[in-house]
Amino acid sequence: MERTFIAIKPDGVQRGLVGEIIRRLETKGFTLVALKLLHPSRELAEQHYAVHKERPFFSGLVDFITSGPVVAMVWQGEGVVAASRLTIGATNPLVSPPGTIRGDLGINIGRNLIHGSDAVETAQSEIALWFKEEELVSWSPTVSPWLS
Ligand code: 3AN
Repeated sequence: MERTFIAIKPDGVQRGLVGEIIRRLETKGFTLVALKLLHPSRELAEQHYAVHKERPFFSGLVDFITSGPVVAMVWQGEGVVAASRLTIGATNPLVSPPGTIRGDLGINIGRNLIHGSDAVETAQSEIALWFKEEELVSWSPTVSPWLS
């Protein structure tokens, strides 16, 4: 079953939006298989955003993601990588449509609340970066026939 890495960034935690964001993913029908609150190290943040290391916003991005606690999660479900990106919305919250997490809850591109892996392969490497294998819980909801 497909899995993705999703993180609620420090702005989402500071603003008390953890429950709201998890609710949206949960009610969509995805299954939470790992979750932890952590204050990311600079090394972890730089590895996570390594693809952006030449971009002008890189050091500000690393400063921001290491500025406070983050909720790191793994979600599972059919097509979860692409579908959760639709639920999350566009990178810039100002142009992210209403109904999306960023469109409903954010304004600033540098404070866009949430990260979601952009491809299945990226998801696998991000899950391995943030979680140990034993932190992932294999389970299926027993009341899911309506969603399959
Ligand atoms: P997404 O998270 O929507 O996949 P990416 O991967 O293009 O977006 O960018 C990673 C993160 O870098 C974004 N979530 C955002 O926090 C930050 N970012 C992207 N573009 C900018 C920008 N122009 N200015 C500041 N931060 C940016």
